[in-house]
Amino acid sequence: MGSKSDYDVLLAAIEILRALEIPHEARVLSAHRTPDQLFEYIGTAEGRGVQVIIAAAGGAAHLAGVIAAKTLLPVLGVPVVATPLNGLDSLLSMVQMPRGIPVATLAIGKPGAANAALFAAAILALKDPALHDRLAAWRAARAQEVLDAKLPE
Ligand code: RP5
Repeated sequence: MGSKSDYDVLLAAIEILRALEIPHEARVLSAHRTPDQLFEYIGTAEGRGVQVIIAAAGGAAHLAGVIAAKTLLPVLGVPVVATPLNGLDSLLSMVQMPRGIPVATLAIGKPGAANAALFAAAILALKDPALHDRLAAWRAARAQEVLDAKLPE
């Protein structure tokens, strides 16, 4: 995430990664405030076993694009509400990456963060049958919640 102020949104992703028992790390690194440390982190990520990066940021939100420019790992972008433009600025910044350097952009805010974690899980599950089963069980549980929903009399 680009700032500690993004953490509340990213928690929606972290909770799903925990529930699916996916090893993960959460870092605050900014493309404009800590560019050198960001490049250092990205440069060592693949070697440390990182397979997917979720990048969340608000405002101009160049974090995901900068990360994507420095790695071949899949980068999932989560736009965050941080300005009076209510996240539309971040969404357009991420989703409008010029051809050649992709950022797979999710919805604005917590729904996007949760879906980023689930999308990362789906990528990792391609080569992890146990995770595939946990992901299937997670989705079945959500379906059951809908079927069990009780409405007021
Ligand atoms: C972005 O600027 C961050 O991702 C955050 O969403 C936004 C505001 O950051 P703070 O001023 O709250 O640190 O870089």
